[in-house]
Amino acid sequence: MATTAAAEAAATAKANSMAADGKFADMKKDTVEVNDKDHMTTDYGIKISDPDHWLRVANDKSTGPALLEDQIAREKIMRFDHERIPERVVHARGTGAFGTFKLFESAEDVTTAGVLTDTSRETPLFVRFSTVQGSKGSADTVRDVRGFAVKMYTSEGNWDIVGNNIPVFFIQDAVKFPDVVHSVKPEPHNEMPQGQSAHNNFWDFVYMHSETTHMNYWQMSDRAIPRSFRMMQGFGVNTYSLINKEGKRHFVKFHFTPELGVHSLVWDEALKICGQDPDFHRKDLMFAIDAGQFPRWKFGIQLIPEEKLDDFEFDPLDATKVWPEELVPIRYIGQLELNRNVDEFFPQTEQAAFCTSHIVPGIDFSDDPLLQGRNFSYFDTQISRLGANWEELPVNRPVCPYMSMVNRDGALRHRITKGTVNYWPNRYEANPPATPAQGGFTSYPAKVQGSKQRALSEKFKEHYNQAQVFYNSLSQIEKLHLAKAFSFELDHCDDQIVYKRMSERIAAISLDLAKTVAKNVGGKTPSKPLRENKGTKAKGLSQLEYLPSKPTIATRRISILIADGFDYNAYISMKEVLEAQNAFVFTIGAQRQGVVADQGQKVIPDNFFSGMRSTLFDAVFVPGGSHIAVLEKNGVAKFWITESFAHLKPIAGLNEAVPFIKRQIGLDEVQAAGKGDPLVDSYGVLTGHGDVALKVSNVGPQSKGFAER
Ligand code: HDD
Repeated sequence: MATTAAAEAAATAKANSMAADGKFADMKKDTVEVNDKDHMTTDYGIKISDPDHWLRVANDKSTGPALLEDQIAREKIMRFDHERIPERVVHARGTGAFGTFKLFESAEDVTTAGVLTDTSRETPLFVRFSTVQGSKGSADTVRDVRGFAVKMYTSEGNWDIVGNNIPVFFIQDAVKFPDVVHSVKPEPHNEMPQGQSAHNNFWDFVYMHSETTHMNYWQMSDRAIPRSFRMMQGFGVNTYSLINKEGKRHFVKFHFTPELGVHSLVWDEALKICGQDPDFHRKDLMFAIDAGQFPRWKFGIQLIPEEKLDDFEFDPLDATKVWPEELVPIRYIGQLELNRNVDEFFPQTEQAAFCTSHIVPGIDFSDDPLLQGRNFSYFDTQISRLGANWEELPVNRPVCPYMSMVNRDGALRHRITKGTVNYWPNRYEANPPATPAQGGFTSYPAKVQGSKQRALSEKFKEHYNQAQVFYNSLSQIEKLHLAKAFSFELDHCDDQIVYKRMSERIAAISLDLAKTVAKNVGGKTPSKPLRENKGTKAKGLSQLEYLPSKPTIATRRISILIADGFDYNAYISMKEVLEAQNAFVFTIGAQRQGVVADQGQKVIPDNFFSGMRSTLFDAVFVPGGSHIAVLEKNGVAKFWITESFAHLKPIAGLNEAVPFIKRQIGLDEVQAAGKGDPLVDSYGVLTGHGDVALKVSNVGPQSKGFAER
């Protein structure tokens, strides 16, 4: 009995892994590998003998003019001249990875979609994360919304969820999209600023459109400066529909919640990392996947039965509103995992193309006016970016069989479809449509009524309630950060009309916040709130609610600073302990030629002091030893500690390192004022003497140090 069960389990596991591998098997058809045995050829196949010189008229003494005749050089140069395709008009900067979706609980009560009902499946997928405003070469850690676009290669066709890490959007009607994007992008007269919303036009737009308020508060919160793509939530944002086998419709919102919790950088770190490592987020993702530390998200759905659509004080089809979890709980039914990096960026990530209109049977749209417009826009943009045959590209094509006799031709068609007819119906009944029972897609027969008009329903007119609930629900630290973000942004606006009236507008959400911002940016300090704040809070809005269920240092980047004369035993035992908990440990040494320990061991560091900065790590450890005398003379090493402290990072030191650390963070002075060692610990600084293990206490966002800075 046990053997049969085990055999069945093994067979299922094998079938699942084959299904998950389906996309790789599919892409393999187009994958080649450069190896040292293949001779270099032109793209039309002839072997090249001299790739380094253009054919020209020359002799020993003079280099004469190049000959147009050189077909090999011309192919190379002309091919290069056309290497670029238009970057995405928004979300140009991004990176992606492959993975799988597993369902834990069938949602067959609400949908017929196989991907949401068949718990034995592993659906292969591709995810692309992005920023919105900046160009393709902009920095990763700017303050911005992050895109979270998922393409599931299901057995019934591709299903795309083109979401963000913020659950609401700036506008309600898709026709406003070019306006909001123009306003946030670099200004038209000077193409500035890059990768930032801190400029007149954006804030002018925000003032002119009170519907942006809710999203604007999320955007000014720490959500817009994530620590990692792996540590942020994903939201489908728009309202879709699920249809079950009885033909009943539920409205649905999609959620992805990260296993590692939601974490952010602090603003000073984000700004510095923009320069120190503009690829910080993409490296972080690739590194974790290569190290086998696969990021995972729980997948959840929020459901509203069709007949309850009008039961809320907001319109559930309005993308500037969340569905409060108190009213519509999230039902977690699956898991998304990213477990494979791309082999080549351009064909797999740059050419990945998503469409909100790509849904599979069992899923349908809603009348969400933003979604309706998106459903038109994405397909259109892919044609301009990639051409009519974009769905044929390896990363975009489905893993299930697909065949259209009608959709063919167009630039760069690869597929060769045999047969004499390319229309339907035809005399052979070739390529027939499928009935619903055979899996044919049918649209939900929604009843609609109304007259043609350019308008939205009444409930779309309320713009402030949820923004205020969001603000009220933040912790004190998050509110402090948000006040600083508003102040930074409006301080960068130099048009008085923009920063003055915008800081007054904040009084519609919080009078205290409006006063703080007005004072900082030179606005007019408001004397009374623009509307009452009853202090209502809601669940699921503060990111502190998304700390991992068990605190973890897995995948955190921890630096160990060493110079000649460090204590090897302390170094190696700390490194081993941290690595055993799956932290990524980096040794930063005075020189990469090798650093020699007190006990004579030589360690080759990962980087030397000036090659890295504290900002690129989550914590720092300094072992004891005579190397402290070297560190004392090294400005970068000293600032490493000071800056880590300013950025609220755990700092640990042993023996001789303890006074060194204290000096860099000014804690000797604190002690002189009579406050003593307990304060050191409460600031997240961990110290130990002798052979002792580190005394770890009070570290985390609840610590006093975190709250005060
Ligand atoms: Fe959009 C790209 C997310 C509204 C038009 N959008 C794009 C991407 C993401 C989003 C993640 C990048 C996809 C990728 O990685 O390739 N967009 C959103 C969300 C929205 C939203 C969550 C609100 C709910 N978008 C929106 C509207 C329109 C567009 C209202 C137009 C009417 N979006 C586009 C686009 C892009 C795009 C111009 C640029 C590149 C692309 O589509 O493939 O068509």
